[in-house]
Amino acid sequence: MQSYDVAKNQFADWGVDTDAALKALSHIPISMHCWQGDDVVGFEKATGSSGGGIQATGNHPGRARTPDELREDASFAFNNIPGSHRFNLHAMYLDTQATPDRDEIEYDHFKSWVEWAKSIGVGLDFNPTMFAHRNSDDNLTLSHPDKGIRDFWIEHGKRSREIAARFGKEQGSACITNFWVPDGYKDVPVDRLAARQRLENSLDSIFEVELEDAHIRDAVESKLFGIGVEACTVGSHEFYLGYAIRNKKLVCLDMGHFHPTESVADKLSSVSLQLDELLLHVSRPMRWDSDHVILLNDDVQAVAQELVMGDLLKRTHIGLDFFDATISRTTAWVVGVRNMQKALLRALLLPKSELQNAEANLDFTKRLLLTEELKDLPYAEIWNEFCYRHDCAHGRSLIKDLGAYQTKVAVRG
Ligand code: RNT
Ligand code: ZN
Repeated sequence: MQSYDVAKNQFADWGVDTDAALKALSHIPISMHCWQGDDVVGFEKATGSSGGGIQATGNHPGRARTPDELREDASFAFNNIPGSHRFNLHAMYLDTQATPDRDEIEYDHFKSWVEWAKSIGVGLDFNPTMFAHRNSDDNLTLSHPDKGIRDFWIEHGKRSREIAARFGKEQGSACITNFWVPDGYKDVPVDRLAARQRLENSLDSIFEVELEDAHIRDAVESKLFGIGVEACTVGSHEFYLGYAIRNKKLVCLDMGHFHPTESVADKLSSVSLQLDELLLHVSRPMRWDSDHVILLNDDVQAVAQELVMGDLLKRTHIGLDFFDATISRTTAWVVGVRNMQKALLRALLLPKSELQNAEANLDFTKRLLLTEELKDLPYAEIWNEFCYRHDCAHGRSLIKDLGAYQTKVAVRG
């Protein structure tokens, strides 16, 4: 496109190769989370209870009610997202007529997902579901004082890993398997250590079986607090960072899981020095872990910039984690994934060494001038070219396509 050529020359003036940036971007998969499609409900026939403090709010028409509907919606979303990506399944999204409890799930219950994922060229990631179940009603799972309840969740964790490893084998790329538990206390506990020891022992049992790195990588996700667990979260950042370093696991950093003035972007470099690989849950907390759809805002931009500047892309798995039931769910997916890509593209279009040299030479004036002048470059033209090369709509035509799809699914009961 002509406007691309003009923009390309402008970036070239700054020593930036736009074609190289577009190529790099096309090799960055984003793991799109299944749970935005149905408000974190899942497809278990007999759900015990909801909970874990992560319920979606809103009642916009068109929620996917079956695995087929979710697949149809996700396929539509992927068609409107340039590049090849991944789909992040939770264990409660099984697809079977059987009614296994969480400690009875098997690969066969998820086989249809693998077939679908293969057919549209996406890889699958996986998560055990340790919330929204009668055995998590106390907001304690792997750290529950009752051994029977701990064992139930340990079995779920073990089975989840087996299923994930099979996904990885079938699809030829490691299935990133993320462990998040809701465990915590509403009011001030008197024995935090005991709870954390129980969590540690349960995790050790789950990870006892060695599985191939080529098939599965385990990640552990910390949290600061949640609704109903305001006083103490058993799986805190310190807990999991230490656990991951000692046990060679990935740490999952969720952007909504820290104090609002803390920056996940700032944590990436530090964590990367201690761990080989990282997992991100890119999210948008508003006053708390509210899981809003991610915007192309400073926080997301800062994360993307750290990944590019620190050369961390090849060892960071980018997953998204948000759920908004007040808007079109397919639009939420498409906008969220594309915003992550736009942030990465902007970071890839920075004159990296010039910026790094300015800083290394203590020329902070130049660094400031560069970062601010660069904001005026025509990023939109480069993004539009990316969409064009990947046969995806943008702008008004994207809005039209998303609207038409929403009208189609709005008739669902
Ligand atoms: C909860 C965690 C967790 C979940 C998903 C559904 O606070 O962020 O990642 O959102 O596993
Ligand atoms: Zn998360």
